[in-house]
Amino acid sequence: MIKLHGFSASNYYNVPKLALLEKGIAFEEVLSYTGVGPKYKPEYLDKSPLGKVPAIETAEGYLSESRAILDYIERVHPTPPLLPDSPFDAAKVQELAQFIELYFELAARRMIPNLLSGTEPNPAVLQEFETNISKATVALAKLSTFESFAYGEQFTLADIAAILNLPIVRSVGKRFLNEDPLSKVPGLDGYCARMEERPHVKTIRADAAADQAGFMAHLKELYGI
Ligand SMILES: N[C@@H](CCC(=O)N[C@@H](CS)C(=O)NCC(=O)O)C(=O)O
Repeated sequence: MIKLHGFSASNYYNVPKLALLEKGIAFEEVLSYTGVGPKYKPEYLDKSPLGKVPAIETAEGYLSESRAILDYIERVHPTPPLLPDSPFDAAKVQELAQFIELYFELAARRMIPNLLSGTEPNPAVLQEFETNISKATVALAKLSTFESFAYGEQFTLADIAAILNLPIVRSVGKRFLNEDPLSKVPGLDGYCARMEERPHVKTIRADAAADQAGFMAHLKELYGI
């Protein structure tokens, strides 16, 4: 059985977790927070060379990087598929998932420490976030209408990327810019509401909420935050 290492408050951890849940694959969760090194789980570096979450443990060995993990899961457990059959459509799904990760998640990620610690971000970082997100938001509407799913007529890896990452961008915007930078994306509000109703997305949210106190306690112990 696949072992999934990481913690439920992590959006990256939740990427393979949601894929496994949607596919109905049994897996075991093994708790590992970030910050591995001499003071915390040094052995985790054998699973994920930079100590990043998630990593999976398979019969053949360890694998890190959520994108590679998704690819492995899709090949080992092809049904139900999280990619369309058509090579072009499958690539469009990957395009959208990568777009969301690179131009939304990574832009917001720089301010997650501020969200967690209740501190103000560096003004230059905030300015860069605002500029980059407003460009990316216009472009996002060209890649998806968010009418039913993020791409096409089935739940795919693009939906996993969208529902696990875009809400974080909205939270960062609301907290530090006093506005939701994604409020003008047509269809997105209804889409997010529909995705939040999916049973496995609800599980992800409930598990993330249940893990929040443990994650914060870990940060306090390791970094004094
Ligand atoms: N590219 C990686 C990113 C994973 C990532 O950044 N995970 C965060 C937790 S949400 C982490 O491990 N942060 C600790 C660190 O970067 O040292 C992936 O797709 O798996």
